[in-house]
Amino acid sequence: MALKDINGINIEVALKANGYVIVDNLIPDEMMPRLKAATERVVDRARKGEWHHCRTVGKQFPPWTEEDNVDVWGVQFMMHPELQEAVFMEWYGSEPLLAAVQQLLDCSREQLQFELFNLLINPRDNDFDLTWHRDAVTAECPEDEEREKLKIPHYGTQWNTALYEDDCLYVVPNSHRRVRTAEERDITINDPKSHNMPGQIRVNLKPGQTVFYDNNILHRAAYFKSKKRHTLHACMGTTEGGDHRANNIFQHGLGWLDTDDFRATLVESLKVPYENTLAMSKATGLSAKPIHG
Ligand SMILES: O=C(O)CCC(=O)C(=O)O
Ligand SMILES: [Fe+2]
Repeated sequence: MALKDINGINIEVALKANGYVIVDNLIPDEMMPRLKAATERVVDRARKGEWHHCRTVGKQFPPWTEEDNVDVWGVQFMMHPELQEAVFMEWYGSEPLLAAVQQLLDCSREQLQFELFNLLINPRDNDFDLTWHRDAVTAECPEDEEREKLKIPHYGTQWNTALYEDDCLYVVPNSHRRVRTAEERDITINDPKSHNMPGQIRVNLKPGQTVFYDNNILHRAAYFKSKKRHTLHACMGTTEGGDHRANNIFQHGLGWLDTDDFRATLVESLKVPYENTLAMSKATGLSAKPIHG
């Protein structure tokens, strides 16, 4: 089925215009219970300190350090071979998802680039707010530089797919390609957890819904310990960008991708996208400097 008119909209036009778009049904029904069972195990391991690649409460951007028994708001590397949860790779390489991503990036399967797949979760002990931000432009970035940075194409897309109802994310529609207004700049620098960003909307995802968003849209998220969140958080790119995405992706530290253990887990549909990512890594290696430090 063409995705073009899902929800009565053309998804790539909506994403370009608004900086985000919500799409239904990118998780096949039979996969949903398996994904839920896998995230349950992964979250349990993360909270017990048995999986050290985690986003720790109190720190928003990478690098996160490996610590024991800390509260976490995200779990990294769903496709890491040591996690041994094959359903994540199966979903990341599944047809409806790849078709949507290809449509959004206007590229062929051969041009897709294998990237990140993490999990966003409710913290166990403490509520946690992410500040208003753009992923690839710091709050302090001067206006001229911000204008230039926002002109750079992404050659990729990222998304959140909710396994349970998720209303944690806030965005300012259509803020992804323009510099911040004076008021927005002031909030991002001086009151970054503001609940009153002009034009903000709360993104409400029902289970199984996906929001694709431009990672330079002004966004924040509110993490509540009391409300279960298991949301798949991933991205893919296209080879059209050359090594453009390298820093964004490899700042997460992906050395484990270039191992035989990992290659043994690859599903057929992701073999070419994976080779594309390795080729891109030749320029930088599989780790890079953090953007937000
Ligand atoms: O929690 C979310 O939905 C957004 C996460 C986010 O903004 C980020 O990881 O940069
Ligand atoms: Fe972000």
